[in-house]
Amino acid sequence: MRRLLGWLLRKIFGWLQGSFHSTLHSPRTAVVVGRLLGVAFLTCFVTGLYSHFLQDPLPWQPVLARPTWLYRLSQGTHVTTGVACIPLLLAKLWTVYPKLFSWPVVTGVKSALERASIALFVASSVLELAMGLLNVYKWYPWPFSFRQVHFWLAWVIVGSLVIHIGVKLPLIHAHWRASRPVNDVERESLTSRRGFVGAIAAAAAVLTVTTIGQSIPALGPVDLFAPRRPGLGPNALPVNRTAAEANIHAAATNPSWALKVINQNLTHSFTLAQLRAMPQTEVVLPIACVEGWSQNARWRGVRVRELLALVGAGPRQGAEVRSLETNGAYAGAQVPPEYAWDELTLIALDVNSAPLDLEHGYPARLIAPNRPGVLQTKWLASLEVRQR
Ligand SMILES: Nc1nc2c(c(=O)[nH]1)N[C@H]1C(S)=C(S)[C@@H](COP(=O)(O)O)O[C@H]1N2
Ligand SMILES: [Mo]
Repeated sequence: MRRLLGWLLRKIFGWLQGSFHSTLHSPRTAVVVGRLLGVAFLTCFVTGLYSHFLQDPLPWQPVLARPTWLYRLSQGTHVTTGVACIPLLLAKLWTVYPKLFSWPVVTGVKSALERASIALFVASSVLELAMGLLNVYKWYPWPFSFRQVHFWLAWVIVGSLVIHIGVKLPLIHAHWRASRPVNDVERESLTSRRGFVGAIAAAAAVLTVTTIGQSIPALGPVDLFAPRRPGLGPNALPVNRTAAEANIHAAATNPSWALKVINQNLTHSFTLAQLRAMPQTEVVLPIACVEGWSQNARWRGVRVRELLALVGAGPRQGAEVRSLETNGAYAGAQVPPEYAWDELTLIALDVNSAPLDLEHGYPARLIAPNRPGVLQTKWLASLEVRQR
């Protein structure tokens, strides 16, 4: 029985392996596609770390409120390179696919390590890219925290990639530079390889151009895949979580609404009229959503630092904002001192020359420079000074 099973497996693997004789499965193609995938993945990884640690700073980590557009650029790049990784990963898998069926499955410690690292790499990358893509479409069908799982999976990918590259180093080295074709067969194989890599690069480019319109207004008209378009929505700005989803309609339109500004036992309440009577500042800052879309808007309101000073806080103290929304994941946010005392950080009352629409956080929301959209809290209830 075991011999029969062994014979059957050998036959099946042999057939799968032999089913592709094309030169596209050559090590040189694997190296060329692997390099592209490596660059896209590394860019995606670094920008992902930046986003993660902006949302969850380490205790000793400084956060930077400048340049105002850095997070917008970095997160746009993260989502764009992530999308480009999809055709590149598929191409890479297709290139090496016969290898997956080499027989015997393992020949020793080195090959066991190699195959295990590849299995781990393939499984974690497929999961990582699928999760990221669903997130771009604002779909979170899983019960766990997207960001934590996405973060740890990225490290699993990096780890398995380091092993994979280490094992393949001699091969990568040997095929890093194209060898000059010496006869017609080699010339022909070079042409088909270039065609293949060109087609993959074109697929990645088309996907990029048709998604990036969510971040670059000029490319809005060719934005086919991204779910949000610049300029569409109340106040000419897309909406992420709606007022209905957050269930804040009654609380936000209550005429007795007032912003509580709290420092220990001291609480000052500011009605909308009182906030409007204070000095108003106008800033142009983007909403840069972690899901990839971003857009600049002109915000007007009261500087957070002015309110903090009114309750006696000092410039090394951060703050915390809370929303009228009670149970969303983004119902509140930390405002580290670098943001809280920045002249561009506002309790915004207006956007694009009109009062905030209910969808954008009426009566008041936070807007701060160089910060993920998830931290730009809407429908504010309170601003509280952090005691160090
Ligand atoms: N209270 C509250 N504020 C919130 C959110 C939320 O879910 N609840 N979502 C955030 C996210 S993810 C983004 S991208 C921005 C989007 O702002 P906008 O809908 O005004 O464009 O709001 C942020 N503020
Ligand atoms: Mo967002």
